[in-house]
Amino acid sequence: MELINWEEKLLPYRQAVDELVVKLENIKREYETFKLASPIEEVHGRVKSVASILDKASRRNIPMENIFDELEDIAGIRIICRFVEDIERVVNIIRKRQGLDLNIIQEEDYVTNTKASGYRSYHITIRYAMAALDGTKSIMCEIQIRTMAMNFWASIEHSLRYKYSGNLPDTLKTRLRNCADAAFQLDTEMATIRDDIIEAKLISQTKNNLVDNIVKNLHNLHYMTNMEKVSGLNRRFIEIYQDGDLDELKAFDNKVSTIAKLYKVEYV
Ligand code: 0O2
Repeated sequence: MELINWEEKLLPYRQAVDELVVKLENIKREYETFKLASPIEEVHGRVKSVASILDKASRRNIPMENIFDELEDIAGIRIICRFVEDIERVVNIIRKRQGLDLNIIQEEDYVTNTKASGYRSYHITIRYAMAALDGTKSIMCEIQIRTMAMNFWASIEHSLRYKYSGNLPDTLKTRLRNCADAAFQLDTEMATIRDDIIEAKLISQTKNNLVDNIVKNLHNLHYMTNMEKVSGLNRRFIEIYQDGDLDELKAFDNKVSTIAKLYKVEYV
């Protein structure tokens, strides 16, 4: 059998993963820019290790020459959401790209159809048209979409599988299954207080943006006006920040922006 040049074979998979991560992170950034609640919390990508590829091929009786045609998760993307209902929103975002830069081969809903292990996640296998030297290259990739709680459970269970080489003792299996249900219970509870959580996140984002603006404007003003005036503004900023009143912080941001405008050093 021909020797596989793994480095060369896996290169397009690495590129596909990098491209997809950037695209999905940009979608997240778009939501944030428009101050909308993003269904995407984190995006991770990985190319399966050679050992893992060989293990899985042998588990599934895939001959070496078919590995790259049959193994659907050599390239893998994981999208982490805050809430269970965000999973569907992400699925729809991916479905909308159908025929553009990807084609969906298969969808597996392990959120509704929980695996016997307790595993929950939504899987979408795609063929992704990756930018290549001679145009595009079609790369198979598995996208896993799950909540933070589902991810926490899956990563712990995954490590244990390695420790026990896939043969988990029955008592541990039961405990893990109970943990999976508890994690899902947490997801369900969190969904009921979703609006409050989203509002808290928005407030904290707004506060961070205001602080960024104020600090940058004060910094620029240092170079343009007398130190005493800027020190006074700095002191007032700290007082307002410590008081924690968002309206006062907004008003102060306006005031500092107006002064920065006068000196033509406004940060925008
Ligand atoms: P890795 O190291 O994460 O890449 P099957 O045995 O047919 O049910 P199959 O064929 O692996 O499962 O396909 P499936 O169900 O789509 O699973 C693909 C990937 O989903 C797995 O890849 C895991 O990442 C994840 N997964 C599926 N089931 C479980 C589970 O019970 N526990 C955890 N922690 N993850 C799971 P790999 O190659 O197994 O692992």
